This record gives sequence, C-alpha cells and structure tokens, in this order.
Amino acid sequence: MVNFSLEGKVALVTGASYGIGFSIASAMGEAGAKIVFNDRNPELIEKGVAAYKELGIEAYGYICDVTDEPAVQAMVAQIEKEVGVIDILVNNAGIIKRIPMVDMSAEDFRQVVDIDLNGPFIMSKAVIPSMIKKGGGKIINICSMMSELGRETVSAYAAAKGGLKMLTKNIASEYGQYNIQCNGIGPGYIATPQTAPLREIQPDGSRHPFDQFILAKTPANRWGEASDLAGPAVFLASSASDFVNGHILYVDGGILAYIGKQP
Ligand code: NAP
Ligand code: GCO
Repeated sequence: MVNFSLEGKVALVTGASYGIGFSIASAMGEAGAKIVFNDRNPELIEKGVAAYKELGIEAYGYICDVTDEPAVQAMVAQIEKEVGVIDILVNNAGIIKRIPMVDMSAEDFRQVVDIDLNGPFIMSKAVIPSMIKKGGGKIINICSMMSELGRETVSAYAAAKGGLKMLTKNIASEYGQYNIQCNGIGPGYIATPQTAPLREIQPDGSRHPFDQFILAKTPANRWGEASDLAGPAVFLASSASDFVNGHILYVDGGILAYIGKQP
C-alpha cells in the first residue's frame, strides 16, 4: 500500500512562521510529523507557535538565521535533544530583492544568495550526518520558476534559485547511497507576502500589470495559494517518494508548459 503518512517523523521547515513554509509544515503535521520551524524574529516564533496551535499542531519554534552556521549547528543539536533526530528538512526560508542588476549593490546580491543558496547548504550539511546514522532522510529545497527562467530585476534571486536546483541534484547524487532523497519543489506564482507587491491594486482600481501578466501566463488562470504546495511536499517527505531523487517538482499551474495567452 502506498504510504503518505509521516507518523513518527520529525520535520524541520525553515522560515515557517507564515507563507509557504507554514502551509507545508501544517500539512506535514496533519500527516503525522512532529513539526519544528525556525525564524530570525522572536515575535514571529511566538506568532507561529500560536498559529500552529490553532490548527491543533504542537510545533517547536527556534530562533535561528539559516546563514549563521554555528547557530544552525547549535539549533540542530538542540532539536535532536529536545524533539528528536530530523528526518525531513524543508529548506524554505528565502528572500528576494527586485532591483535592476546594474543598479544592484554587490552587498544586496550577496545577501540574496547567502539566504537562498548558502542557507540551504548550511542547513543540509547540519542535518545529513544524523540522517546517515539513522538510515536515511528527506531533504526538500524550495526552488522557483527562477530556477529555470529569468526576468527583469531578479538576477540575484534567479542565480540563487538556479544554484539551489543544482545543489538539490548534487545532494541527491552524493547522499542517495545513504537512503537520503533530496528533491526540489518549484512553486509558480503564489499569493504570499513575498509577492504582495506584484499584486497591488492600482490607484485606478485595476489589477497590477504583473498580476495581469501572470494570469495570462498561467493555464490555471490564477495565482497559486500556499496550500497548493502542501500535497506535493507531503508526497516528497513520505516513503511514497523513496525512489524519487534529484527531481524538481514544479507546482506552477502550468506556467512552464505554456507560451501564454495572446494579449
Ligand atoms: P515569505 O512570505 O517572504 O516568507 C519567507 C520566510 O523565510 C519568512 O518566514 C522569513 O522570516 C524567513 N526567512 C527569511 N530569511 C531568513 C533567514 N535568514 N533565516 C531564517 N528565516 C528566514 O516567502 P514565501 O512566499 O512564503 O516563500 C517561501 C519560499 O518559497 C522562499 O524560498 C521563496 O523564494 C520561495 N518561493 C516563493 C514563491 C512565491 O510566489 N511566493 C514562488 C516560488 C518560490 P522573516 O520574517 O524573518 O524574514
Ligand atoms: C518575482 C516573483 C517570483 C516568485 C517565484 C516564482 O518577482 O518574479 O517573486 O520570483 O517569487 O519565485 O516561482
């Protein structure tokens, strides 16, 4: 029988106080996993724990910046002591800065790559040794349309998410022998705080031009919801996907398949 249950598993979802991470973690909790999450901001940890509780999920929250390797190593050790060995890691934490490349400072570029690419490296490096000792594990990296496509103003983000696609394939290649499966989820355009600026209603009451553009580019003719990512994430975290490795699962309503509606 195909098994999508996560009973008895410990799942760590980074940056999961809200947004896509919260939706993925909640679904994994409903599938039976013990939920652990981190954020940089103490208030968000409190808010997150309360939000999970409202769903009947007793989540463990830790204050940690995914780019701070000593802090990440300490957090993983604390989780192993307080909750248990991490069976499932979702590298969800991420930022974007929308700036034309020639106007972008090297510092801004570095910060996006640091969080969106170095962070998943640091997190994965911290959890893999215990996964090997335990006999296996699951790593899910939250990639993007920008793992495949470019567009104006997102050079740092696309470089990071393209790199994250290849880091996913490399972890799969290097650690598959230890029964660790590493896959990616590539969300399309999802209605979260990160994309709120792209959906702002214009002064004349019309939809944001980018909002209209995405609707024309998406066969599903809608923005995704964070909940659209829950099922794919539970699948990749469960034993139902034990022979899926190094795959990027695009959850995009068909954007990557479609040339776009004639204007
Ligand atoms: P979001 O609403 O901006 O949430 C991002 C989360 O990451 C927040 O909880 C944020 O916490 C946390 N975070 C940021 N930097 C961190 C750091 N250094 N250490 C720890 N936590 C950190 O974004 P989202 O839309 O849910 O996106 C989540 C992931 O999906 C990101 O990797 C994003 O690139 C990716 N994605 C999003 C879309 C979309 O359309 N929304 C599409 C494809 C991929 P703070 O409050 O502390 O910043
Ligand atoms: C943008 C958006 C996208 C989405 C997502 C698409 O400015 O183009 O923020 O990058 O966040 O990554 O998959």
